[in-house]
Amino acid sequence: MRSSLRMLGGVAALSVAWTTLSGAQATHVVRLIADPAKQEYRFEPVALVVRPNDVVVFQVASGAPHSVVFEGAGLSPGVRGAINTAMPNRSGDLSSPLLTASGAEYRIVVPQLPAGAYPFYCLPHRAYDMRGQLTIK
Ligand SMILES: [Cu+2]
Repeated sequence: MRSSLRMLGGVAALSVAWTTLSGAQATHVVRLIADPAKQEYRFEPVALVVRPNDVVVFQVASGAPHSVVFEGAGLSPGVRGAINTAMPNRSGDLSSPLLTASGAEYRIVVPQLPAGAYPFYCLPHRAYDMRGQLTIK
């Protein structure tokens, strides 16, 4: 009993050390919303300030299908590669798969990128100006 308690303490200490080393990792939820009746097509929040290693969860709230496509203009090859690597199950360059189900989630761990603004849009609702932006600190 005494030794298992001591072990638990060790695990807790280890996880605190890890958190300190890696920096606090925050999780941000961005809801994807489309309501044709109201002419509403948006990411909510529309802009987000994040740090490398934070998690961004894009969550389909209504009006699927949606997607997340980062703007490629002006990105260096290294930055483009880092974003592509961070995006699971890509459907193309800088593009998430189509998120077809209500409640579907698409998770990205923010890669080590230069500070700055990284705009993105939803491909199915591009004509409706469904856009958002990650700002990396
Ligand atoms: Cu959309």
